[in-house]
Amino acid sequence: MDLLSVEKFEEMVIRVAGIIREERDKGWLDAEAVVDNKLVKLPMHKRAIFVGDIHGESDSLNEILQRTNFTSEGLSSDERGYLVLLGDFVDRGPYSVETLSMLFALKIQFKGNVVLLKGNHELPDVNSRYGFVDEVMSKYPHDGNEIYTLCNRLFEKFPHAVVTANGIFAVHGGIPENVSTLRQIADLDENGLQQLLWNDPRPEIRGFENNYERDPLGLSGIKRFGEDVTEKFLKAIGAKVLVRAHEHFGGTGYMALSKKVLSIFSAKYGRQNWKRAYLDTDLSKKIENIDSLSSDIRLF
Ligand SMILES: [Mn+2]
Repeated sequence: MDLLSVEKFEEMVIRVAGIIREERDKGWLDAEAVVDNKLVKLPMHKRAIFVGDIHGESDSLNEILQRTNFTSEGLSSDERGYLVLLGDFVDRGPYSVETLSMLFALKIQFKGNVVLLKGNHELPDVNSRYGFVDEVMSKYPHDGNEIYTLCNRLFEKFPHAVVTANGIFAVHGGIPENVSTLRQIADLDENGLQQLLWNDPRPEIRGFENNYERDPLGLSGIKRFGEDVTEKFLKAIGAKVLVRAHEHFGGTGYMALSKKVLSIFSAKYGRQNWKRAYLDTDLSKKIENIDSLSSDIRLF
């Protein structure tokens, strides 16, 4: 995708912000999918594609669109289903601006069929340090500040989580401590959101503990969480599995961290031998655990 003009890019940011605001205000994406503040609830009987971290790799996003035929002409909204992106669109890779342009174009064209969730890189204290701000300033030298600010204002509007009627709970990072209802997920406070965007599942531990891998001094409140609290949380909200992104596991594309947690990653950090993954599933499928989704994992 070519670099858009400043005017066109800004116009798209504003249109996407308007669409997302409208979806939240009216409380739905389409006739069946509910938007409850920052939580999106998807119904049965449709296809859903879940995509992990993209990190400025517009080619990875493009390949997923090609492989899934999501943008094919002539599909009804039901046939197209939902494209759910689990955040971390910017930073690290070289084409964050182009990736956002593609995502904005998708949201504008397909509206309620596209769900853009927030990742921990859709925060200014992260994307001011890992590449996005520099890329914006170099690609839009005269208007970079304005575009960067506009993008981060838009990111604040992104929903945080998806729950499907057949039992998939999907977020960028993981489950937050002291949260046990979908009401709390829809209305997370700052600390809860921080954990939802950053936490990592570690099936071998019990409960929640400080995330020493990401935060050696334990100052940020980011946690690792065990299988016990994962099961407790999923049961409390009536879900069966956690689908999340956020960790790459050295280029395996996905990792089943337990019978309850699937991690997917859709970028390759420029490495030719890394696998990328997405999930292409049918929401009418009955889900018991991660095994129910294993035939829906697509590697590329
Ligand atoms: Mn992340």
